[in-house]
Amino acid sequence: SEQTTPERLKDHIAAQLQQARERSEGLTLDILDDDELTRQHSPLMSPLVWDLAHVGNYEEQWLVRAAAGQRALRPDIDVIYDAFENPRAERVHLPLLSPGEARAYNAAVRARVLDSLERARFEGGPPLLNGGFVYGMVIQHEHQHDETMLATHQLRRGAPALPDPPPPAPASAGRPAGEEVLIEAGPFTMGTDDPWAYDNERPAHTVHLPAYLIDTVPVSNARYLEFMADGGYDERRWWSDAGWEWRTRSGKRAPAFWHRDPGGWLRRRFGRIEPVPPEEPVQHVCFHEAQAYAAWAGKRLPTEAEWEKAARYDPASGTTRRFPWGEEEPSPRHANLGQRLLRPAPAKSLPAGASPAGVHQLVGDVWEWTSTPFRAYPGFRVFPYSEYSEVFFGSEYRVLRGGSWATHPGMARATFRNWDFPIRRQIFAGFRCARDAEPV
Ligand code: AVJ
Ligand code: FE
Repeated sequence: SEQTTPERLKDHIAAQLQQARERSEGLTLDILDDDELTRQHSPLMSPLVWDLAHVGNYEEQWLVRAAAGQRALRPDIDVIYDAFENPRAERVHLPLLSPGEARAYNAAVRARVLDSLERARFEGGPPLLNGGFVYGMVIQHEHQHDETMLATHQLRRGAPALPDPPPPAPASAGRPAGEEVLIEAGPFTMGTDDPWAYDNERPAHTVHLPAYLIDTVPVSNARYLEFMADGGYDERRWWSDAGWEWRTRSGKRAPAFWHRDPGGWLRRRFGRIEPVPPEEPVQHVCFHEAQAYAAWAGKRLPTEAEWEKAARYDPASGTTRRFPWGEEEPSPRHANLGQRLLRPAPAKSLPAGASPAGVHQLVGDVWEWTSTPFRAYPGFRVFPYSEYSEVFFGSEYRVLRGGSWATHPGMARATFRNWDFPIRRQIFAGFRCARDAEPV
């Protein structure tokens, strides 16, 4: 997608680096005091100041040391900001940089990066720099931690810290599309060879799928409430063995952050209490809850390949798109991304973002659980390091697709793969359903 001159690509990279840092500081240094930045808001999350210096340390390792070949600034802190060395719940006990030190450290790293960017060569050198890949990797890494910091904000107690713009109006009932659409049997191109994509999205390869039906919108709060009212959390038959084990052990009976009030269901969202909006996609449900709902509805979760074909395949031309709406970069018209809102948008409020088959809200709003474990595509090759993707391959994690309202547009390509444990609820995840097409 970065078909441009090296100079324009460098300007683009510098602007994207700057934008990511403004976002990170907007979630931390600009709005919270040192106590709020250094305390542990939840055992599920890092202290915010850990994420902040971690993105700086990652940038130092990849852009200052690996890409530019410069001397390390702070090799002594690598171990503190190594996610594998330190479980989230324990990071608060590490000798972390203070918020002021983290700001200065990140700025010192960034100054070296911008200086060396001017001399960088993106062609004919090491693969790490081809097409500016490693810069894109570092930019995407920072935005992923910004989304993680938003999950910390959601778990945080106390007065609201983030501005909360109003959502768009729900779509007018002018021309209601069907509940589900048929995706015909046949091949499509899954994955990508995009130069800025992660190794786990590669290589582009052909996948044949039988015909299936997929919901045109993610499951709404109203629908999810029907499952709850019908005793969905109490009926063993809707749950997998692992799901029922989670259900009984956790005692959960509603999405995270919901509680019942005499007047109906309320939720806490970034420090504000409000009625659960019926037309919004449900979020903060785990994989097990998504699977149980789908069983109750007489459906199932889509596979990862089914999700991607619904998002990218254009039956009219037989081609596979970068985004559901085509090749154009995402705009607010297409998708609810980039933390412009602190919530998913109501059903079908962005018709310009629908896929050729008429599937809405695939990109943005909520991450969507799929039934597929996180595994390598055929022909996968580690690049540039196994700790991004490869060490997570296996049956423990499920793939999530499409990005959430908190995901930066730079990661909204419809090949992007996220993954998490099937019990996770603090991420901005929901789901849609699918089912096999009746044999003809
Ligand atoms: C792709 C979102 C699962 O946050 O654990 C951040 C991204 N990798 N730092 C995560 C990531 C290294 C990753 N996810
Ligand atoms: Fe990280």
